[in-house]
Amino acid sequence: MSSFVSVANENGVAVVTINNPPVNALSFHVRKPLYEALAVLRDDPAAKAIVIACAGRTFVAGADITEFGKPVEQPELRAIIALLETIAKPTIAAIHGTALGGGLELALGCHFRVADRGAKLGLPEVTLGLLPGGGGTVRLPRLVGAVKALGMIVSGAPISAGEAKATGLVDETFDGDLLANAVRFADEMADRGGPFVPVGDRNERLAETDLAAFDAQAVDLARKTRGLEAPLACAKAVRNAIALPFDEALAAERQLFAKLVSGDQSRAQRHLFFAEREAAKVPGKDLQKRRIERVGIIGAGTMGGGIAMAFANGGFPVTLLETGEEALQRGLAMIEKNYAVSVSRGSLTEEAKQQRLGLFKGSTDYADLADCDLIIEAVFEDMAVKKEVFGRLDAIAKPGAILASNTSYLDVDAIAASTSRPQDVLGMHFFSPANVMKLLEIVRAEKTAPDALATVTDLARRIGKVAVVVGVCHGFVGNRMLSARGAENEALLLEGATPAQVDKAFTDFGWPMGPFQMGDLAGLDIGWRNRKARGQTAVIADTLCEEGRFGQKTGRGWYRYESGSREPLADPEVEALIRAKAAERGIEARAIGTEEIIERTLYPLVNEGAKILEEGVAARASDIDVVWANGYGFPVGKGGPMFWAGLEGAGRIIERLEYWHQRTGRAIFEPAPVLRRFAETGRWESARG
Ligand code: 3H9
Repeated sequence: MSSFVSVANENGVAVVTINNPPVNALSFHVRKPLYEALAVLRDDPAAKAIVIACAGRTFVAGADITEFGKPVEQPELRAIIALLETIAKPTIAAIHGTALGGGLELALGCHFRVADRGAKLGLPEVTLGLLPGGGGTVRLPRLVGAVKALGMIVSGAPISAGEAKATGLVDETFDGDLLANAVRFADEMADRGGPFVPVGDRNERLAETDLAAFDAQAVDLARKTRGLEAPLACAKAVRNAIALPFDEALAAERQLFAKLVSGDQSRAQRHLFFAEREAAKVPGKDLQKRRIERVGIIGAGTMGGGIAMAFANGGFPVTLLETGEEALQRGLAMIEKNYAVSVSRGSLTEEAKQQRLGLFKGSTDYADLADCDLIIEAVFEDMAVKKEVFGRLDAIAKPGAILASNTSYLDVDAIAASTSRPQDVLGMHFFSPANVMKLLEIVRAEKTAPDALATVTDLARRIGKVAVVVGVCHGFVGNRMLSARGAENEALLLEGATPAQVDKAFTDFGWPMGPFQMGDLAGLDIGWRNRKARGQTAVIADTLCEEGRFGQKTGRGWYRYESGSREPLADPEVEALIRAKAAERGIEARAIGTEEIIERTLYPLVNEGAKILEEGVAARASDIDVVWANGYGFPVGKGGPMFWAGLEGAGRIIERLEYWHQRTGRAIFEPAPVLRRFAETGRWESARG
């Protein structure tokens, strides 16, 4: 017996327990003893049935992702499942926590699956750029039907034990002692007698497949994949399960898996998986956390309301503060409306809506924030206003309360200095809509106490955010790099590109939309107002705004929009404006290719990331990737800007940056020393690493 797999006999039922903390991944040191134990139990007359269960907080959460990309050590998961399917006595998976990926595939190798009522089951491989490679694409459709299986495999989203029971994935769900119930279930099955049919031999549900519906779903999917290979491979594999004999479909799945696992997209997505977890590791993470029970939010506008909802969704009571009763009621009404939309869409029950609304307390009096453990300010983006708010907070907040600013750009050190307790001050930069977007930049100011930082990092996770700690600088990591990415946008237009051409280069790269479409969606007046406040200009965008072209909301911006449509249409008026502005500057139009667009937008993005590392504003290159993948739509199949720099080749990036630097003299093109060192060593360095 091994310390990772143990076997016990409960009144003739063999219980095989996997114990590989924290998530019982199927590492080699688990697979080997598991295979050996099952091989013995298959022929052991003392065992009339076999239950596979897990110790700790969860059933097997998948293959061991750290083993991918290395030579596979035998026995593989597939061999374990093949062995399971040769066992004549009943085999039962007892599932608690999450049965994910290879974990669910292992369970599919059993005759029966029983689950704790709180368990979740899914095949999330697609989120790692993979498909289920342990027979999941071939066995799951045999239990739940091909259309349902395709939906689960392509979304990667787990389903509840209740839904799994309703669809036929799980045979029984239990409250209370799962293992005792599983053993009783196994006992009953053994008494009932066989033959017990392996999932691989159950073809009835497949025969019912409505192929037209299946193919329509697969076509719909292909339209949404934005260059990702895995979802298409998933659809192909499930189609094989319908069209090919079991063994052939299994072999085809294996080939598809092998191709994906060695490809760049899966490497990139696996990088992001670990990067997100790494980002949570901040100095002081093991310190005693401060108690956060009630959260105060100042400002009930779009941002403040969204932040308040994010906390209420996480179960926290929230005090929402506004300057006047009218603004407060408007904010609360907006929150109620947002929840009502979720109810009408079926993503929230009426009961849950009422429960969440019950967590809100509105106020117009700062004194009501005195019992809050964390207070987040989401007022107008102006230093004088922020300082005044923090001065008032300093007077009323309880000792040890964490005071956070939701600023997107401003100097958090200066904000902290307006209080007598800078150790309790930090930035929490949410992204709009704050109740939906996963990213949270936590801004560590010079004097922020480590335990305050650790508390907020921990809290972010509890409300479902992906948190990244960043340092103080104008725009922090995300918005600062966004400025570098957009610095050449207008120059590209003046020199001959069209907005549609630039946007297409972005969407071909895998972004959900390009910068001009994005501008029209967000509203061009926002950038205009910011530029005016900072004494900056943008020749074309400013003129568009002066003409009242604010984007989608006015039906005209960089593009024009038919009434009621969000489809951007090229506008000859905008093209004429661009050419006129170019002529005023004596710039002649020339052909601009996709490559040049990428070089002048995404290479400066990487270069700015390198400067951010050099200054220690980010502790790790992977933190920057997490920011860009979760907050700005950087294609996950490319792993974020800093990972992509490795794929693209740092040498090439430097060479082209130097070329553009020489040609334009612009600082965004001057290669950062950290980028040069990355080109030499293949490793990103940070001043804070
Ligand atoms: C697969 O199964 C392929 C097969 O189809 C084919 C095979 C042939 N491996 O997330 P947490 C680590 S692909 C290795 O913070 P939570 C994680 O890095 C796999 N390590 O916990 C972290 O380490 P650290 C399909 C793993 O409670 C620690 O465990 N399965 C794995 O918030 C805790 O993780 C998946 O994609 C792994 N599979 O969430 C599921 N999983 O402490 C991936 C976790 O050093 N896992 N670690 O930072 C998850 O979604 C979440 O971890 C889970 C728990 C929901 C299970």
